[in-house]
Amino acid sequence: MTSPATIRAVDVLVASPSRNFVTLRVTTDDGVVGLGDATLNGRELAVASYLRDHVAPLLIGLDAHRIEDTWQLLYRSAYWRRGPVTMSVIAAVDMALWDIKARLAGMPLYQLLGGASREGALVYAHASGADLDELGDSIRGRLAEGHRAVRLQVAVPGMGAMYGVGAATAGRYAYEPAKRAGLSVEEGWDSARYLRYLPSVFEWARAEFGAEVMLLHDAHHRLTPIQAARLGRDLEPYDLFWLEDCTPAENPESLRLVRRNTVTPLAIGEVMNSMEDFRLLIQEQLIDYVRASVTHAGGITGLRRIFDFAAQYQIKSGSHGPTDISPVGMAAALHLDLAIHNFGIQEYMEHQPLAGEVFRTSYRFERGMLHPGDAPGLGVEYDEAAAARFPYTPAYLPAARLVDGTVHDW
Ligand code: GCO
Ligand code: MG
Repeated sequence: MTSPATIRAVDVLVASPSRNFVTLRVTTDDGVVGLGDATLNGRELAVASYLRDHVAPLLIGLDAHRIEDTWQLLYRSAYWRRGPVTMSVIAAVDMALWDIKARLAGMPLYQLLGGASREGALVYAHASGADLDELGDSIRGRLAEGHRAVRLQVAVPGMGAMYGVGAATAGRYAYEPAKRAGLSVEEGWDSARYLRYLPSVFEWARAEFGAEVMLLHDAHHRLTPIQAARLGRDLEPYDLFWLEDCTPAENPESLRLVRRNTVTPLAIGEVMNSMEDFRLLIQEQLIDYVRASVTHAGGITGLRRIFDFAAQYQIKSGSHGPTDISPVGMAAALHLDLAIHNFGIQEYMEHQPLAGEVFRTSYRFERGMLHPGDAPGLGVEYDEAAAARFPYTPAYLPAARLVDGTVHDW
């Protein structure tokens, strides 16, 4: 019988090394520390308060080994279920408890999840540009680093700043979606222009980079179902790995129309956080990849349940991994990626070097894949003294408006 690992302290750490991260630290009586990521981009303090004010008192004195029981307790006893704030809170606790259990076992977490099912997790990198020349440099930079899968985002001629397009300095993608302070910056949007232009970008990319490289694209929830169907069809000749968030998918039934009209693979779900959000999409096989993250979908325990359900329908994982998932969340994703059978791909938008001053990670990149490393637990250490140099900085995601000023999906 395993001796209990009684939870003695629960700390919520908020720091902004290049961008805001909320980290949960759970400490046991014996001084074993577990970390969890609770970063909800643009709404960070809502999660921090939920954890600090409402959850921390419940955790003190519990046995850290009882992960499933704690998950269910936080899910059911709150009465108010699901949603990004609640599920990010549960996620952070879940990750921290898995970290503790694996550290106590002296094993990297993936061993406790069933062991490695592959050598590493195939990742996709981001490439972007203000025009095709810049985009080309950005793609070449990523391929030179060893990436085999690249997401392409490019400015549409005639439109100003838009999602996913940032300064591509020396081929490196430096897009941070949130300005560092102040209120939301507004960006313009015109679906008709985008739909006319985008297929030519992929035609160019295939001619320039050949058939082998895996190409992805994120439509970032901006299209109606009929527009999404048309885009999927127009992109078919260019063999995308996936088209992401083609519609907001809040009405999952609308994906039936998209599906009937295109065989371009579809990935959805970075803003979703529960099994209920995915049920219809999975049961009717309306998507090919589940885009949820460990950080926002109830941790390892919550996301694994969704992935296992998806596996019954030959739907694969495609975990969300932008820089607003902290290195702790990224590490947790990689342990799960390595262990599950229906792994598809992992997003990898490298953190800025400053983040590395606060989070020391053991994951490593090789031949287009990430491996979580073999340090016990998640393999991440948090440097609180370094974090003190980077106080929380309010930051908002942009807002999008159509040419006539109507607010649109960002
Ligand atoms: C992606 C996402 C991100 C989100 C961001 C919002 O596919 O990586 O769309 O870029 O916009 O995570 O916080
Ligand atoms: Mg996305």
